[in-house]
Amino acid sequence: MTANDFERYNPREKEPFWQKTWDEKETFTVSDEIPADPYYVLEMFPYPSGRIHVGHVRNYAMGDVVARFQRARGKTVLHPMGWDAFGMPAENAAMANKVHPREWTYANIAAMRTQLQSMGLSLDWSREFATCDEAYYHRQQMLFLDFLEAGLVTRKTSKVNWDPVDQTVLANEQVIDGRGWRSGALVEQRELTQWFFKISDFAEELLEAIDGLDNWPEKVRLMQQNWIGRSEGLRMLFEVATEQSPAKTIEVFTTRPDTLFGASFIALSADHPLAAELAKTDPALVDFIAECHRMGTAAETIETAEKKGFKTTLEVKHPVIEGATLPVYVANFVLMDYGTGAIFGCPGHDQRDLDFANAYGLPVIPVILPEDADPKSFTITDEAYTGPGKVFNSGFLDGLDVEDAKAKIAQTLETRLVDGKPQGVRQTNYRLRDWGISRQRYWGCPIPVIHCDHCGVVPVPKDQLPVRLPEDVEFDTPGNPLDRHPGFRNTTCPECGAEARRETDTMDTFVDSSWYFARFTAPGAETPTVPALANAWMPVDQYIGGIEHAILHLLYSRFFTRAMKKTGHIGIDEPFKGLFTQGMVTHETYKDDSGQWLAPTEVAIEMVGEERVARHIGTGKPVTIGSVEKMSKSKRNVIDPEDMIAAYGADTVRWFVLSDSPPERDVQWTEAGIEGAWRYVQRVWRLVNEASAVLDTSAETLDEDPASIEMLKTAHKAVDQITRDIAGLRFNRAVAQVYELTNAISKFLPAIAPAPSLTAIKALRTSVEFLIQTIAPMMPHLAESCWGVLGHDRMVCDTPWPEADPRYLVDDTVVLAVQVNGKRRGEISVAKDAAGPQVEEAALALDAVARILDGKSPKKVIVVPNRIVNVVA
Ligand code: ANZ
Ligand code: ZN
Repeated sequence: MTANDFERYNPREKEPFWQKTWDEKETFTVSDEIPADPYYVLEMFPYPSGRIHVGHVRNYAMGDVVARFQRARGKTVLHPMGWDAFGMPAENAAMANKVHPREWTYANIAAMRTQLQSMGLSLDWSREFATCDEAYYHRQQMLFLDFLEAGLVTRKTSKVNWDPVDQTVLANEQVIDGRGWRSGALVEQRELTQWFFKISDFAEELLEAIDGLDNWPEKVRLMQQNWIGRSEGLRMLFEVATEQSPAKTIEVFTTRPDTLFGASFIALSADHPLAAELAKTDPALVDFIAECHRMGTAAETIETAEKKGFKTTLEVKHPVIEGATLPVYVANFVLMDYGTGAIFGCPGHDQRDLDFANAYGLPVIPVILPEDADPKSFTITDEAYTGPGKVFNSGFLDGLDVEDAKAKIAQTLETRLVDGKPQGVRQTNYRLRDWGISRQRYWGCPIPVIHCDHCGVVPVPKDQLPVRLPEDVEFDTPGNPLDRHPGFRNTTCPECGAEARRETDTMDTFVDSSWYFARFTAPGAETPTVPALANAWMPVDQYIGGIEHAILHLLYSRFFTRAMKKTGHIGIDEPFKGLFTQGMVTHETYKDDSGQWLAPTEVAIEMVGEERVARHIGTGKPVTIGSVEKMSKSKRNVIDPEDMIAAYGADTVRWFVLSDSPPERDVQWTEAGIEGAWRYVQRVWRLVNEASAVLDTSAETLDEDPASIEMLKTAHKAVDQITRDIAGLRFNRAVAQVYELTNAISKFLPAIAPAPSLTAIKALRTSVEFLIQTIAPMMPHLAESCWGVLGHDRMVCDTPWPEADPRYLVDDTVVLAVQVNGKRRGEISVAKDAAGPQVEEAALALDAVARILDGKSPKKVIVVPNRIVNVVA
């Protein structure tokens, strides 16, 4: 038989067959019992936009490899899928197309489910839910009430970023250059009473526990640390020197009290109560404060905006320089919700302060001297010095280094009293703010409370949950449809029975994604979790997703897990033991002669000599090939995974996205790459069929031929390496090993096919089975079909992962360098620990050596066992 006698592998027929088989046999369904030897792998669940994109494919392919691999290794694997289904896009669609958000969302879910199912993922679909399912948001409301009771929720007024077009509050991250991320409208500041989760109570704990997350990328750990932003500093009081003043003291927070002698001004936030007090008699200050408010609350905007200030009538006494005073400004770069909302400015050693001082002609006094700098000539003009050094120009602090000076000034101020209070108090501050969860939107989880004029805020009694989203809502006008829905809004107080108003805010969708992983462990439970099950499965062993969620989603989930522990819903602190952030999928970009972006499907590429030349398929006109970039709709360099799966099958697509680059890096989608993967699928199929024919022949002899031993060694080494690579999530390296094994089998097979010995047949069977088993996590359909060709009844996904036999892993030959008179002339391969005479003989037999010796015997031959042979001629 020749290769051509086998039919091509047809994924269009085989893939649906296997998917149906797994589905019918409930292969990947896990029971509701406490699992034995559990392993929980989870990919960040998708937003149901309507179509999966290549990023999803890469993400889920990786998760599936882990899931199938762990399952084959005997773990009880939980690998669920759901939908992060609340949020703005559904409402926008409702506004644009007059379709109800619910309808739009569930239709998208149905479409995407079909697409995901075509990937052949080993998911337990019986656990699927969407966060907009009533059953889910009902339990989320229960959690909210428990958190409320436990003191983890609070209500406070705060300044918010208000998007006047979308009529909603935006998180700081959603304000980009002062505009709403979605609407593009200029963001305004508003005071709103909102619901908050008290995540800042956990700041220290969340920070400390990062140390234990050793299966997380270092990058993400750092991002979390910076976000929490702990800083140690001093709260200190400045005494007001001006007679006419609404306040006797101004309190500032500083992390650099060592620079106090370099202070040249005080700055208050525009929202500082003292600023408001002063504005009462100063219309110009009123205008300045209003100007600051137009800037938005985002830290980034404030960082980058031009530093502006307003000089007030106040002055304060310098705490450590007798007789000196400092002017008091209101400044646009001081935030009210950090520290005390007031600072002392030291222009020499803080860039913002320097920019400010240069703008307003304030003194710049350097007080930290870099090593090697000359104190007489050291000056600061445009760049503040923030590095280490010795304190100078600073009276009793002179000569100390920064840390010692901080301690000394703190000690000094702690023991002094101003207005009856210590002038300095050491304090640790965190950048982390409480998490505002109120959203003035319809398509979210209703916050289950009622406002009563007599009783205040009254939680909805648990037996009256869920607070359901009403169906009959209008999206014709902007704003929150719940707020204009009398049937929803008007209610009675559960406590006193009076007429009352239902809370019309819904929860931030980040709440929905902060505990879904726990819900998957008991998706049908009446309570949010079944603690015994949650504790058995959790923490998630391997969580996989995009780096864009490195901060908020992960931090909120970590907080939520702690809050759920406090309220008895789970027994652990950290939700994700292992975290992996995968790279993106990129593609070349194309532009036509008028500069318009073109989609890859509109472009044909040919080789002209060495050069790739592109033209427009429709018009034949030349096309410019641009840079390789992240796939994006705006640049049109997107590949639709559905098209690719339809054309090549899921296995080819999976193989390609796993094979080309390390999973944490970007992978470039190329036609050549996907074609290569397709050819490999066919090659495996052919090879397995050819091998199967040989396996069926009856052997006569039982020779222990070296080729068979070599084959076995290669196969066992491949299994050993692939096992370690998959366990370490190095999928591309596993793929490379699989290719090597395939190549070895391709050589071995024709060599033994004409007259195979029993040993050869055994070696062939082992090798081919190993090949099929090791590709199975990555190309599960092809693997099942091949497994069937070898005559197995049991599916390969139900077959235990192969074990490498350590006997085949040791190398029993070594390669020795051979030198003649100290010069390298070649190498020989001999048995490990071979005896001296044997090695000598092999070395002298080398052509290059024999030529030099030219028939004479060597003067001496020195053999360093397992290392080198030196011939002295
Ligand atoms: C004097 C000083 C001198 C400062 C110097 C820095 C350098 P981190 O490390 O992020 O905590 N600051 C304090 N409260 C602020 C607020 N509400 N808005 C804007 N800036 C504020 O930063 C602490 C430093 O940021 C503090 O230390 C304070 O300026 C400023 F050479 O005090 B520093
Ligand atoms: Zn009441």
